[in-house]
Amino acid sequence: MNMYKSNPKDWKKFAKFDPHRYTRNLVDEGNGKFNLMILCWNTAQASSIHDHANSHCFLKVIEGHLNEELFDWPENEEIHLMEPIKKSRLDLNEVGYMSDELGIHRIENPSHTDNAVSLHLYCPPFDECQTFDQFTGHKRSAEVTFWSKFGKRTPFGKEQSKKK
Ligand code: CSS
Ligand code: FE2
Repeated sequence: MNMYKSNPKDWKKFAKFDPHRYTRNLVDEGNGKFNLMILCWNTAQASSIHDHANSHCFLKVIEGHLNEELFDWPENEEIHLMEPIKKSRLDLNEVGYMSDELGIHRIENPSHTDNAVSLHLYCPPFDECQTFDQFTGHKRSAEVTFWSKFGKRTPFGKEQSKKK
């Protein structure tokens, strides 16, 4: 991931944007061992605070830049505001790593003028994760789905594009 220098020609056909939320676009299923995907972030789009279902997450910014807010796992069920313990910025071609051991996080395209695109590798693959409400610390399970697979829009219905 580090060695790859982003060239939009390589990935444009997978990069599909949605006006309402960031999209997850499957590129390769790695024979069931990993999922490689391209995430497209319109201006000011952000994920919820989420975990990574015991998977290793490698991400590389291939267009624009992204911000990451890192949080500790909530310790109990008591209602509390979750404060980020670290904020960082990922620039074009930078690679980041995330896993449940490091905590949970939120990713955002902070730009109000430019889109961002990122390449994610999850090993092993997962189809469900937990999301967290920043204002209560409460968590819930969320199905993660793909806006497109191998360059084709995922049909609506069962596999509709939801995400964390
Ligand atoms: N984990 C999020 C993206 S931020 S790493 C997802 O897969 O949708
Ligand atoms: Fe993530």
